[in-house]
Amino acid sequence: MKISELYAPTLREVPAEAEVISHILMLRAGMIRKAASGVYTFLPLGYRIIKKVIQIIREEMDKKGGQELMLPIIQPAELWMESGRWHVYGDELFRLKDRHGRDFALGPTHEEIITDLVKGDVRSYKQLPLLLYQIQNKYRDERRPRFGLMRGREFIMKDLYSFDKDKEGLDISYQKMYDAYSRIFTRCGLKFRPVEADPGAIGGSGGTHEFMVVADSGEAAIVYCDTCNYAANVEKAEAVPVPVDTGEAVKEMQEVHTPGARTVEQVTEFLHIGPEKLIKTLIYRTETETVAALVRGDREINEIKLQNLLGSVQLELADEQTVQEITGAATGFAGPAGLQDIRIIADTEVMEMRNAVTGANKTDTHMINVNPGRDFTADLTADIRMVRAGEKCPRCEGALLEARGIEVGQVFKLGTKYSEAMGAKYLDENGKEKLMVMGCYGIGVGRTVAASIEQNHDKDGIIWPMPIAPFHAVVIPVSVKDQKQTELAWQIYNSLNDSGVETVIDDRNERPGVKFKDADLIGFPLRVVVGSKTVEEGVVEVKHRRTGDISTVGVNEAASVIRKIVADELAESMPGA
Ligand code: 9G3
Repeated sequence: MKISELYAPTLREVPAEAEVISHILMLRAGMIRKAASGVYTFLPLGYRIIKKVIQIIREEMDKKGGQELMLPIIQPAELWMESGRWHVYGDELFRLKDRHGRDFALGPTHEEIITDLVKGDVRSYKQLPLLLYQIQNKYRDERRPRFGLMRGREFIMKDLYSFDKDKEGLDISYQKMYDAYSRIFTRCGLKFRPVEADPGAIGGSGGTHEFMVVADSGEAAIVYCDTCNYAANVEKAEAVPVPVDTGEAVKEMQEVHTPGARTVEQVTEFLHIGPEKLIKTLIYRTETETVAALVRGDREINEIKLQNLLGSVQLELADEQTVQEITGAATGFAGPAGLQDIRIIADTEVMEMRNAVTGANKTDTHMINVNPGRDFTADLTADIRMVRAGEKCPRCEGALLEARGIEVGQVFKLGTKYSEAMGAKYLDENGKEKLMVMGCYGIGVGRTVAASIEQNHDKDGIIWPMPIAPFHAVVIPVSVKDQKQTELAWQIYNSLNDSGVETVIDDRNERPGVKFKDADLIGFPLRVVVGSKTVEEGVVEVKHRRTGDISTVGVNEAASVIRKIVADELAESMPGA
C-alpha cells in the first residue's frame, strides 16, 4: 500500500470531547471517525486492527471447539418478553416497530435469540455440549456514550454461548473460555487481570469473571492481592470485618443535641470522636420496600452488595420526604434505635460495635452509647460495605492493592435462568427431560483495541504490539525526487510484502519530518528509512518504534532482518512460547 493512496486522513486538531488518549490517537491517526454520538466508522487502518483482533479471537474460539454462526441483529420483542427482560431494560434497549406495528429490539446481546434457536433444534444429551459464537455489532442506547470505542452505542462484540447437560459440564465450558480469553488478551499484547465480578442484572447461578486491562484511565476499580492470586472488582470484593475493640463497658444510651450536624464529618467534629464510633444509617427505596442500611462511619456502603442481598431490581437513596416519613426527622438524623416498619440491614462490623453514635430520628439530635443487640436488632446482617486498598485479603494474610482497569471481556455462568424461562430442555441418558445449563462469554473488540492503545503509546503516538498492528512496517524514502532512493525503497517494500511482512511505503512528496511524525502517530512497529546513505553507502536505517533502537542494515539484508524481527515478535506473543 502506498501512503499517498491510503485513506487515513491524519488530524492536527481533535474535538474537545475526546477525553482519553485512545480516542484522541485513533481520531488523529485517521483510524476512526464519529458518525453520531457513540457510533463510529472504522477507516481502513482502524478496520485492519479490528480484523487482526477478530482473527485472534476466532482462532482461540475455534481451538476450544467453538462454532461460529451469525444471529440476527433485529430481534422480535416476544423473545424478550419470554425471558422477562423486555421491561427490565428501559431506554437502554433500542426498540423499533415494523410496518405492521410489531415490536423489535436491536440486539444488545443474544441470550434470548440463541436459547430460542437451540431449544428448537437440540433434543438429546448426545447433542451437548454446544459452544456457539458470533462476532457482530451490538446496540445499546447508553445514557452517556463516551471515550470513543470504549463506550459506544454500536459496538463489535464476540459473544459465545455454552449449552451443557449439567453444572459439571458448564464448569468445563467456563474453564475453556477462561483459558481462551487469557490466551487472546496475551496474544493482543495486553497486561490484564481476570477479576471476580458481580453478575449484575443478568443474574444466573454461578460465578463471573471480568478480564480487566490495567490502565489508569479505566472506569473500573479493582483490588488484588500479590501474596495469593485474589483479584476482584471493588463492587464484588469481599470485606474482612475489622471490629473496633475499645474494651469499654456498655453504657446507658443517651440523647444529645447536635444542631446542624448531619454528616459523619460534622458529627464527629461536634462530639470529638472518630468516625469508627459512628453508625451511618442510610434509608433506601427498592421497587417493593424501604430499608435502613447501616455501616460504620469510617466505611462506605456498597450499593451493589446491598441490592443483591435484597434481591431487588432497583435501589436508590430515599428522598427527603420519605426519610421524614420514616424517621420523623430531616435527612442526616436517622438511626436504627426505635426505627419502625422497615427492615434494618446491618453491615457485619456494625453488630460488633459498642457505645456507638447514631442519629436519634429527631432533627438536630443524636444518640450516644447505642449498643447493637440491646438498643436495636438487625433483620439482616451481612457484608454490605466497600473494600479499600490496604485492607486484609479475604483469601490469605496479604494486604489488598488497588488498580484501575478497562473491562475487555466477561465470562458468566448463567445456569438455567434462560433455559427455564424459555423452556430449553433435552432428554438425558434415561429419557428424562432436563434443563440445559448455560454460560455466556463476551469480548468487546473495539474496546480491546482502545485498551491496547491506553497501554501502548507515548507522546508521539501509538505503539502497536506486532500481532495487532495495522501494518508491520513502513518504508520511508527521504526524498521521493531522488530516483535512486525511490527505486531502492520500492525494492525493499516489494521484498517485504512478498515475504508476508505487511508493509506500506510513504511515497508522498513531503518533508521527512512530516513522514516520521505520521509514522510515529500511526504506530507502525518498524520504520525503514531509505536516504542518501542508502544510495552512497548501501545501508538503510531500521527503527524499532517501541524501544527507539535504530540500527543500520545493508540494503540487501534489510528485508530479511525485518522479516526476522516480525516473525520473532509474533512468535513471542504466543502464550507458552
Ligand atoms: C440489554 C441491554 C443492556 C445489557 C444487557 C441487555 C449488559 C445485558 C449483560 C450481557 C451479558 C453477556 C453475552 C456476552 C457476554 C456478556 N447490558 N447485559 O444482558 F437488553 Cl439494553 O450482555 N452477554
